[in-house]
Amino acid sequence: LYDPNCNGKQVMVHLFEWKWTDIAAECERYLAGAGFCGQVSPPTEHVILPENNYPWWQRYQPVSYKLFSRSGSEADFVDMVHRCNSVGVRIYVDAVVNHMTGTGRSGTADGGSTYNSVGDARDFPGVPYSAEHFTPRDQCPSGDGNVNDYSNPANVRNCYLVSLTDLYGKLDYVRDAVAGYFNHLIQVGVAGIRIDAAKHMWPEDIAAVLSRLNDLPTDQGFPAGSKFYVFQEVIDQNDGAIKVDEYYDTGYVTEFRYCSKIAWGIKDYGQLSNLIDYGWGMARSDRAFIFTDNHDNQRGHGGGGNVITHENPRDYKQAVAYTLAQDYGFTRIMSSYFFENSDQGPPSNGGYSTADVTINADGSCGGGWVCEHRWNVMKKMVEFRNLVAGTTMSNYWNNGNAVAFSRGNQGFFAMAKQGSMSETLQTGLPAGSYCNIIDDCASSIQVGADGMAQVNINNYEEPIMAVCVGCGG
Ligand code: AAO
Repeated sequence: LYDPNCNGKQVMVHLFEWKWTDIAAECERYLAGAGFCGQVSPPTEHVILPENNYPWWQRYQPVSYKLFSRSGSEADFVDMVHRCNSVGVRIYVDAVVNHMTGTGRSGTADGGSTYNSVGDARDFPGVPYSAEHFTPRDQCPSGDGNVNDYSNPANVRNCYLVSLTDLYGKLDYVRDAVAGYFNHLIQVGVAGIRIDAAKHMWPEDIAAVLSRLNDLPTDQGFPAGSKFYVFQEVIDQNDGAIKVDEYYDTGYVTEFRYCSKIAWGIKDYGQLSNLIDYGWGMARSDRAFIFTDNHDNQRGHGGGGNVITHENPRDYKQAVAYTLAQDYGFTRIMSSYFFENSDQGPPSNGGYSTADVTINADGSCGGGWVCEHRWNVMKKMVEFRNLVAGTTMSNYWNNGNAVAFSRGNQGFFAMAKQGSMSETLQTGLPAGSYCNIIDDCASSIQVGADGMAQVNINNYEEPIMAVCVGCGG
């Protein structure tokens, strides 16, 4: 439940809207060597909305648990999971099980299942679900049946989130159906899930589903007795009744306060000193699932807010570097596509068909894909985070313009907001010469017997020093 099953690796990348064939290739050509595991978009059959120009959020309106989506067929999905597993890259699925489609929708999904949620109909024969499997109207205290009062747990969890037909998680039938879907993923070799909209599900209903799950399959390389890794999307900004703590027994929780905190910290380095504020309710480190931005808040969905994204590359590199360098939580990196409006789907071949991710000669991506996870700083800092795993931050230093700390006696990190710094600092490292992995060893530090070193940074675009025992040249 709490072990990402990622073979000790400490970071996952969210390959938002990538096709299964591209992810399989990316596992083999990049993710395995760079030390990532990967989250993928919802694999289940979903509505298709030409009237909205095939938005990315189609996939958050499931029609059945058949594995047939805009990213590809079930055969493509299984091939991806197997190929990724065989090079040590574990896959996590974005699981949408709080609800099915929005109300008022009907049609046939891409895997062939029909759906009808018009009027009182709640027909999803592909599962199958029908009207009695959805939360009864009298359980929802809101006037129009939709979630509209975050101070009331019954409103948040029994009403319809943006008019999405809410599954009645109390029923054994629903718990069995959801567990059946998860056990299918497990059997294929998926290592874990993000539970979408977990805030809108009762924790006891999630626990009841998880109690029905099998161990991960040894034929996909998991040690016997391995459990499905679970992280739950609970947006807690201290502005409602639902707290992340309620979900600790069922897995990790998304820590959205971290997105705001790291953005403030990059704007004003002094703020980095109290980045993790338990007094403010932030989740304990061994339950916190953190990221600088996600697929919602990078485009103003889910409340949006002041987050730093790839659109400001210099700040974004600093935000991700710091996130990976410090020791709080389990980390995820975003891998995005460029967009002009917040509903826009992924790069396409026209209409519904998602375009291939193209890889340029210099290792960056083309065709409208951003591929933050392939940026130099991100790649190097993932290497750093994996190498210093298990150590804590110490020798913390911050003068408001530059910041530095060590990770046990394994690593040392420094970052300068204006692009340069020159300071004599305690590194916590054994005496010796260490080179900066960020600039491919163009710069280095000499650590004395007392652990002190002269730390110089002169690099405006990537003002970061990361050294570690056993990395670099
Ligand atoms: C689409 C259409 C809708 C239509 C619906 C059904 O846009 O108009 O009614 O179809 O036909 C995604 C899209 C939705 C889309 C949906 C289904 O974002 O636009 O709806 O697919 O296709 C809440 C939930 C959270 C949710 C988030 C979007 O708690 O679970 O809304 N995120 C997940 C996914 C997301 C997906 C869904 C759930 C649905 O990641 O991609 O939706 O499967 C507050 C609350 C939060 C709440 C936000 C937004 O937070 O605390 O719980 O999130 O508001 O309503 C400040 C604010 C604070 C705000 C916070 C957010 O602090 O003060 O109010 O920022 O960080």
